[in-house]
Amino acid sequence: MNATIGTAITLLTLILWLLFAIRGRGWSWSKNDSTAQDARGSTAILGCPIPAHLVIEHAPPKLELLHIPRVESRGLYRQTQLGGTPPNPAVYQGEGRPKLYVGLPLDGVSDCNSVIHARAIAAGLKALKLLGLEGVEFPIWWGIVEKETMGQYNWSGYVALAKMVQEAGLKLRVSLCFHGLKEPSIPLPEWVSRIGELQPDIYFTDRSGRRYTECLSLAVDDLPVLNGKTAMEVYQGFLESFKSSFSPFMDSTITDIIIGLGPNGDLRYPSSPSASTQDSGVGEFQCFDKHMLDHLKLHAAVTGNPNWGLGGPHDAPTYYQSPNSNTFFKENGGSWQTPYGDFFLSWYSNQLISHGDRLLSLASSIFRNTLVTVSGKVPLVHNWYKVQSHPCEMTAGFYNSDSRDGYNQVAELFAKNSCKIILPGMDLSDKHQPSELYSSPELLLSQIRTACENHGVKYVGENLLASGMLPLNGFERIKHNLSKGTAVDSFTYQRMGAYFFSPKHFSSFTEFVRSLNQPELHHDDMPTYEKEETILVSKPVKDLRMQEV
Ligand SMILES: *[C@@H]1O[C@H](CO)[C@@H](O)[C@H](O)[C@H]1NC(C)=O
Ligand SMILES: *[C@@H]1O[C@H](CO)[C@@H](O)[C@H](O)[C@H]1NC(C)=O
Ligand SMILES: CC(=O)N[C@H]1CO[C@H](CO)[C@@H](O)[C@@H]1O
Repeated sequence: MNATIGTAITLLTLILWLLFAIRGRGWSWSKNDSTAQDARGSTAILGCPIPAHLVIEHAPPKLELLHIPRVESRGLYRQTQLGGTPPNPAVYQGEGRPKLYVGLPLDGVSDCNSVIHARAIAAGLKALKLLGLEGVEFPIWWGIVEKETMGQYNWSGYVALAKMVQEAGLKLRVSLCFHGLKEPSIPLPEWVSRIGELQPDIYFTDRSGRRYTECLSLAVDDLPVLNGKTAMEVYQGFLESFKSSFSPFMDSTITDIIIGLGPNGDLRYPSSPSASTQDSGVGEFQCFDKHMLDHLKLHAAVTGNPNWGLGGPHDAPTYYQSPNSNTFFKENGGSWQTPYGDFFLSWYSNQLISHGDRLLSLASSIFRNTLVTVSGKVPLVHNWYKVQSHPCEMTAGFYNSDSRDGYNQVAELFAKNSCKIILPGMDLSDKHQPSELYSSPELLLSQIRTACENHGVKYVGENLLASGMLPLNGFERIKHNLSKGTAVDSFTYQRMGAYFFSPKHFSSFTEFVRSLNQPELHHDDMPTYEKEETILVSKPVKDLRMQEV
């Protein structure tokens, strides 16, 4: 029996993988401008760029029936049957058995609102449902929905995607992204970029005047710099329009809404030029746009130290430098330990907390009369964690050091707004970090976890490394870390793409899912096969030939 299941799953995997890898040829088609350009030419009549490899004309591939038995653990099954009443989810899930989600591709919807790889995604959703997953996550981009004109939203692509998730019987966690991305290229709305060209101070700015153009500076939250509206008013319009456009999915399919809080969606300053964990430096403070400086000046005057408001620290290292290369973050007696250091770091981190509070309380009030949970992402800034000043965290906006807990305030912010924390990095371990970075993802994760427990905040774990880069025992590590503590709510595995369904990866993912559902597998708890499921999958062979034309 087991062998049959194995064969069926392998077959399905292979087909899905072919659908993604061959038809889709990865997800980052926008990377290749010339391809996109060609496609734009050939589909000009639609006014919509479509990747060249998807433009190929072909007849619908033959559909073929594939029977897959649904796997159910007898142990779990019994629990649901014997209770009489529906099981209490907390008990049913049990400790160490968090609900599992998988992220859909970042560019699942094109910038002209059509679902890319629709057939592959539909087949993928069915496979996830069969595996027994709770649901999926996908990002909705500000730059796609409110692309051309302020206040004009087009949700059609995302509504279509939500429908597919609903039809697959999965839950949906939606990330509302108020930031842009370089890879794949997803910019901010065009009308925002046009304003930014004239008023670059709407962006975060570093000491040497470099602008970070992938999200708005938190200093414009309450300034009417966007065609007479404040950033908060614009975010509010977006959230309200989202709520009404997705009302058919609210509470049934959509269970969570993740609010983008900054660069890469994270609650942080863009202190490091890339999100890469390979960056060896401490990063830089981002408080040099006009509006942040105005605020700093006012704050310094009000607190009786006008001289401290003339600019940010002048003795902080630059992006790629180490903490001791200048005096601000120095061990034993750096400026960070002086009254000025405390003044600046308190102000800088409070700005970030206030920004998070504005957005999370706005979202909580908008979604108050629904059952969805609002959450936000807190990054795991783990480099240089083991030096006294925790410089990377400080430039990112967390006033955390060996003598001050900066994450209590963060957990308090989420507790106050009844929000969950999205916490990436469950796949990391100290021993895989370069020793010269004094990094400790494990200690930082455990510090944040403790803060969550102290404030009764639940968190949703994520992996930080892309699925293709997960080390061999990555899944074991995730499983182990999910079983720790009481604050874990669920886990979102990032993310579906060409690699996800490769036979090698998908089979270890399947193992991971099974092992999570069956922490201790006893003899009479071996899986039984209760139901037969039928799944429609396109036969890939035809497509293969199409590619050669
Ligand atoms: C983009 O695609 C074209 C056509 O497939 C290819 O010739 C070119 O080398 C690609 N460019 C890059 C940068 O990958
Ligand atoms: C939204 O985008 C879709 C797909 O491009 C298009 O068909 C539709 O007309 C657009 N809706 C509005 C209201 O512009
Ligand atoms: C970040 C973190 O705590 N990672 C831990 C996850 O669990 C493994 C054990 O399997 C540890 O080695 C990691 O350090």
